[in-house]
Amino acid sequence: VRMMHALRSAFEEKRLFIVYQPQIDMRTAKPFGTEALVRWKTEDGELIPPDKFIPIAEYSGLIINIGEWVLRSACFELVLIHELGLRDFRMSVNVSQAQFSHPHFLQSVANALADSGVSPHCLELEITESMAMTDPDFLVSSLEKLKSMGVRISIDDFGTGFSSLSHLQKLNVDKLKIDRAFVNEIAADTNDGSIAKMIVKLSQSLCLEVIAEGVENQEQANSLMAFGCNQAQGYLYSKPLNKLDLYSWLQKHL
Ligand code: G
Ligand code: G
Ligand code: MN
Ligand code: NA
Repeated sequence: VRMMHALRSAFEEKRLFIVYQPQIDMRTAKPFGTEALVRWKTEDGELIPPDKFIPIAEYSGLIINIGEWVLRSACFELVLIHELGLRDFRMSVNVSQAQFSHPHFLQSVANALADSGVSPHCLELEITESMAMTDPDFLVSSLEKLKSMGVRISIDDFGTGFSSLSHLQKLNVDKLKIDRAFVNEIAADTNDGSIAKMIVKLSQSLCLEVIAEGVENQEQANSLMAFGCNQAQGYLYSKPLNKLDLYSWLQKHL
């Protein structure tokens, strides 16, 4: 409860901020997008990781306002990136269960698009595999509405949520994100990574894009490319960057 009050004040007092992790085409080593990730810096300067406060934001309902703020900020930031000349640059935004199932969610996405003026096809919403399990009919119809607005959808942490393949086939999504646990299993000396390999195959057979998270070394990148996955994010390329660092990173890597 104390943490919930602290989080509310932090949000109101603008101590939450957003960092951006570049997403890379490994074949060219060029960035094509970024993922927006929220951060909480306390008054003492301590950084609280999102795994600690997103769950609190979820059950307290604060996620509705926080999530909407992240979405809007990310859209406005993307407009600035497009104005630098990076016309097709993409922005991924995480959407939590409570946010997605809120009755105003679709309207808040429509508002963020309209108010920022960003091209909808450059915005990607990341849902989690576990969300696919709770209310399939609601999910299917919400995804259809989001697709009709023109936004892209990816499934985050794919492979950790045990959703059935027949169910996945019914969902109108664009992309799978291989969870970093499976990327981590791609050992430098064995080139194994059988789950990562399987997810890449699955994405190919469903005609979906695929991106690997948590790519930390060149061996993992090489294995992923050999499997047929060409998109990645991870410390090998860049950690999540604050706004200013993102701009200087982009200038060096374009
Ligand atoms: O930023 P980091 O890699 O530590 O993220 C940890 C987790 O927090 C990830 O699973 C990520 O999806 C989640 N997360 C980060 N930012 C947001 C956000 O703005 N909204 C939601 N719902 N989750 C987020
Ligand atoms: O939304 P998601 O849970 O996928 O968020 C990605 C999380 O992974 C963020 O917390 C980010 O800081 C973290 N991350 C990004 N790249 C790497 C990496 O190369 N290695 C590890 N261990 N974590 C990473
Ligand atoms: Mn994510
Ligand atoms: Na993830």
